[in-house]
Amino acid sequence: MLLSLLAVPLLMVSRPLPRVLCLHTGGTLGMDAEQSYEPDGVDGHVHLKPGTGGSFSPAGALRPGAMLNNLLSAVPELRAYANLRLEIPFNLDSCRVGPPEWVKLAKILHRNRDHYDAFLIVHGTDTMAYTASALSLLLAGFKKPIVMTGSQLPLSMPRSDARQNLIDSVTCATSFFAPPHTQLQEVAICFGGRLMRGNRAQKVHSSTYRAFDSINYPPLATLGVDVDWNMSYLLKVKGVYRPRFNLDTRVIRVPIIPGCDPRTAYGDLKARNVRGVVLESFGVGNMPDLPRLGWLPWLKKTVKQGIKVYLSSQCASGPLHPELYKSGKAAMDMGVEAGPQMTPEAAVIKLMLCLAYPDIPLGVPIAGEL
Ligand code: ASN
Repeated sequence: MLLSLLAVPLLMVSRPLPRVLCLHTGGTLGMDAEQSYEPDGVDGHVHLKPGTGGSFSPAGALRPGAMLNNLLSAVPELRAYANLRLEIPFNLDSCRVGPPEWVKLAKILHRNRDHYDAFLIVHGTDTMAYTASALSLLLAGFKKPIVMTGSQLPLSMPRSDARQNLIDSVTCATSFFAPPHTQLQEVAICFGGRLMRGNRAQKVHSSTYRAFDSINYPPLATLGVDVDWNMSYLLKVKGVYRPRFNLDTRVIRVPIIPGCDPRTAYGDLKARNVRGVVLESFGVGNMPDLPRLGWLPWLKKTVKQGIKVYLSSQCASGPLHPELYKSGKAAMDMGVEAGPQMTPEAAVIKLMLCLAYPDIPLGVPIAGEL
């Protein structure tokens, strides 16, 4: 009897909803469903308007209140998962998002780290993998869920994938607050029914709803009727949180192409103000070995100039073993660094970070990137 009397008030006490800060940064998800043509009509392609069904202010900036109302009226279920607050740091097609925006987002997340339980970032799909890699590395050790999503079609279109992606993302971001209380402590991309480590994911398809994949790392969760967590693959943060807000962006990717002589194609990189190269070799780390083919002499000169070269592979998965080949071994002997495979997106940003903070080792993971 006593037990049942006690049980009643306990059942009536509902736990407060997790606090989630949603950062809307632009991309297709918030664009106008009404299609428009470029004013000059140069390319004749159909483009989507950068707005969201009437919430665009005359100044061209989205208003958080209106945008949040749009979001909550289109996806009212979100209220059941979290107390959402919305900020719009910028509203850009993600082709215009780069290092200044990554740092801006990192600073916002850092400032709000203690005030929210989880973070949701709405982002254009085209460069989402770059932003995810940047945030994971800039905010290594952040320890709270930062889930990024976007969509292939605007939220307001009938067949849009936005609604499901948003619900899936908030489900994952707030996973700790519902059984089995999964502790997500990393930057992840939630898209097309899968949650992937942000710095392992890549946009692999331009039009299907499964636009992202994580070729080298299993998905963190698969969202179907149930959410199936891949617990053993979640990042376990051990180190201290140490945010960093600088990147040296003087980095390029150089794919090795048979028949291309880098001395003519790329020449003197120092004179071109390059400080870091992600060299995309063949297979396990192979490259044209004959001096007349140009690659080894060019590499020698480049490394001598103090340019950091990170050897990666044109293969999307599998290990690197440059020492197995004469040319790969020669490159290593010159001072080229070869680490375990990173996605090209993660590799260039890790290099940007290591150039800005020379104490960070390129080949040692700081956020599960390799
Ligand atoms: N161009 C868009 C963007 O990346 C593509 C999208 O979001 N689906 O901003």
